[in-house]
Amino acid sequence: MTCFVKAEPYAYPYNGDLRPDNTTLIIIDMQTDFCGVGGYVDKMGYDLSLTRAPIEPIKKVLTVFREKGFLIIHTREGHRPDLSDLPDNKRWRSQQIGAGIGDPGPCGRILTRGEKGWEIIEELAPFPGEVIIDKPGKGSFYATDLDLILKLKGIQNIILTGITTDVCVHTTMRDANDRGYECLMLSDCTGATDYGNYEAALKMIKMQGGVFGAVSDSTNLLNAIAANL
Ligand code: C5J
Repeated sequence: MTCFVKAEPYAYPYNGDLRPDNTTLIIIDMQTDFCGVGGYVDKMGYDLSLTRAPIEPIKKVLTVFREKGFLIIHTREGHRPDLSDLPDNKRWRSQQIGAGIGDPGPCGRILTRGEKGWEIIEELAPFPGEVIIDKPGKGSFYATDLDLILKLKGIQNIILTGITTDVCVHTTMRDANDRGYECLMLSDCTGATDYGNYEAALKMIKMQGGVFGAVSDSTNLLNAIAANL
């Protein structure tokens, strides 16, 4: 039996082979630092409503994906407490904008592993046994064991959610696409610090017949799953 999700620019996945044992839901960086009061994004002065918008739609998808037994993967961006994995230029740039990585803030040291701001928000907290990928960079593959885990679990399709659309989610999608994974971004399950960038990031995916994959939303995905799985 095939399962296609209504998406742009093509029905996803390209081959209709979407099953709990070949598909993962990846939830990127839903941490207080990116969407909570006093976190990194808040300290930089961005509008938190943009990065908080995907919380409820992700929750809906997560609930169904857990029920159906899909592989769930959470990621966290952050650095070791001794900052040995923090490039000097990344630290310098964050300081320029008033949110120095590793510096103390209202939620503990900014983007530092083990601190309150680095934790995944309560609404989307991982269940025991779900995969958590800790990454020092924007992409979820760089300096992590994500690809190994996906290969060992037989994953072909990656459904991308989380923040921010134009940075960590896009970097992960591009890299996943190069590695041969069939990718779907859910437009209501992602957000960026800049709305124009959010729109542009979604548009980029759809060019050239789906250069990085396809774009849909939580309603289309859940309808397809309810009808077929
Ligand atoms: C950023 C992210 N924007 N999760 N990280 O620094 O997109």
